[in-house]
Amino acid sequence: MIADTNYDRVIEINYPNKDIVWSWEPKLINWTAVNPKWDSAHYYNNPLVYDFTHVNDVDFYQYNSWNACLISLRNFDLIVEVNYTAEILGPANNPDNIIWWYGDYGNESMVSRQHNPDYLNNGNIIIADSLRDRIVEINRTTKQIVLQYDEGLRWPRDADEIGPNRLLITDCFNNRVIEINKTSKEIIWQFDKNIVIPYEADLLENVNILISGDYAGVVLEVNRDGKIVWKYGKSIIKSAFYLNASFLALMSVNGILYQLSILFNIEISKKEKIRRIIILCIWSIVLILCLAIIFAYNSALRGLTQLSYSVIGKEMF
Ligand SMILES: [Ca+2]
Ligand SMILES: [Ca+2]
Ligand SMILES: [Ca+2]
Repeated sequence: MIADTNYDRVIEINYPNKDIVWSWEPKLINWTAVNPKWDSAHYYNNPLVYDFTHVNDVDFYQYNSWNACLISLRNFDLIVEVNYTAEILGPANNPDNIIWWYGDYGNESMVSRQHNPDYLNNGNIIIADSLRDRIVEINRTTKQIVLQYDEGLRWPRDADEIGPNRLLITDCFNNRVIEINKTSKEIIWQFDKNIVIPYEADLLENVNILISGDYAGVVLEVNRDGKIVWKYGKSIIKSAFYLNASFLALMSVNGILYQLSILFNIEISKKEKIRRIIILCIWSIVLILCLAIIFAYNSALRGLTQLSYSVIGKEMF
């Protein structure tokens, strides 16, 4: 099961033949049927915008007689629980199959641009409420916040319950992963070296922590003494070069096309023409350099993407 962010959908694919066997698409749902307050003018019912849902997490859960998917729609400021069993039996994308939800677009009293909600063993839901720099635990029945942790966090994107009373938090913009005691809120472990804007962290069976690096281009396995025991990916610097080169390549193509449009379409003086040609040459050199960097570092980054999926995939199952 995959949170397919760029296509604004959740898909289930067959293994190993990769056929899509189920697709859940928020743009096909009549959200007014979920909550009458969300009328036809509401954001949820108007999908023709870029990055409409930014769906960023799906967790599968087995109740006694039915199965559920907990889905995070980041740009909706909304988390929904979908009755997967009913979806498979009847027509998909049925609003009646959204049996629980938390959040409301733009309503700051709940969650804003959240990440990675998880079911907890006590029946509650824990959420990284990223824009509000906090972790919240919600009672699923009453929707009341039963725990809030917001001490110094900046854009947290993951909070895993990793033992009795212990939370592992990926505190992205502070470039660190911390473990806290839920009751005392004391930090009992911290790793803040060699990571830039981490995306998520998982406890491994050997009690080490696996940290997925997002933009940093590196995945780390760290032990409880804070020592890196395994690393995947090239380096933070190469990834930074790659990503910035990709962005600059697009800008230079745009720059080249713009200069060409002026040279071919407008009557300009000879002096101005020379100036435009020089700018055109500079953009061309930039483009060639960017393409060289993209080509050189591409394979390292592809490997990273696959590993990031496996990190996230492990948690889903
Ligand atoms: Ca999750
Ligand atoms: Ca999590
Ligand atoms: Ca995690």
